[in-house]
Amino acid sequence: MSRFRFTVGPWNVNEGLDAFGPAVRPTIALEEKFRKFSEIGISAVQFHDDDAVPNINDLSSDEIIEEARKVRLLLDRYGLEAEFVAPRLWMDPHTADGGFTSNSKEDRDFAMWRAFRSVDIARQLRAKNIVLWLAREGTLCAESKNPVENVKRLIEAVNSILDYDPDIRVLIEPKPNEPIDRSFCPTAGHVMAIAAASKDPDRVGCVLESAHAILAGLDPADEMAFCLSFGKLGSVHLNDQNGLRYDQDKAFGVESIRSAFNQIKVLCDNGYGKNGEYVGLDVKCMRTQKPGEDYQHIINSMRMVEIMEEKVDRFDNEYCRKCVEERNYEKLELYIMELLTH
Ligand code: 3MF
Ligand code: MG
Repeated sequence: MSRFRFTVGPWNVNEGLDAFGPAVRPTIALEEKFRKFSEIGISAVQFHDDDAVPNINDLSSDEIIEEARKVRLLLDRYGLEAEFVAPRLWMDPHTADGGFTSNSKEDRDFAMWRAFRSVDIARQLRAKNIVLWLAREGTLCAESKNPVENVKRLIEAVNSILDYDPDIRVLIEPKPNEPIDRSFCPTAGHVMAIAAASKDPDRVGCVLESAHAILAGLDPADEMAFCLSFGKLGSVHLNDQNGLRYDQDKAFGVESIRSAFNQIKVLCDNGYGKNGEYVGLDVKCMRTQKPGEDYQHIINSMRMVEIMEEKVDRFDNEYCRKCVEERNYEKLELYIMELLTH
């Protein structure tokens, strides 16, 4: 049994389409995903605004709230909570040039409208967090935007969300690139700076995704540690990534067991989860997987977390202390290798 409570989003069970080929599995209805999430031991669901309320742009604020209420009832049916709502500011034609940092005032207003509606949805779902994955907040052509002014716009957008609801928390999910070439907020350090500059730093934090840290050339466990040292690790998106390429969202731990161990170790050692934080799994099913077998990557990721927790529990702190005292880190390294391979 894991000490953590797990979350996933509806997008983590998909039809298998990629940039080079169409869907290969049938679409699964939201309710069936909830049923299966609950069955495999997921505690809460993560939402994009339009996962909860499809066609959100065509509805009034009241209609959106009404639709969100129905989703809450559906969650109740399967004993699930909602962890966060994230405005999907990367699909709509209005956000081709970004949302909060688009060069068009009309588009920036649209992005704020979606962010406020996301808060409305979060209230109905009883989700405490708004997540901002700043997918297109950056540049494809570096000279096309003012980089100083746009960081200020990001802070203003966060402040407006904090103003809109006195209880909501804003968690920024940094990613250095893809779909944008250069992000205005590429790492956890950038998120900490934006949080500190916001009007209520206690309500702003980070969602740290393993693959995004790797794409930035950084160590996911150290990025988590950095947020933890400020009390600002609001959530994690555990997954894995084979080097520097497109964002793969592989099952947790399948590429680097040592990195997986260190991520779970830093979470366990610092009491992550004790304040209600969830362990999110932002993992993608392989395109080769057959219909009906498309939850296996989630099951595998949960199992990898559990295996790493067992390793953390077995970790001999006293032996580690002695190696450190002797400054014999080679000896400590062999110990870690034996722990991870036995
Ligand atoms: C992109 C991501 C996204 C975000 C999600 C919630 C597919 O690289 O990781 O997941 O996590 O949109 O913010
Ligand atoms: Mg993610």
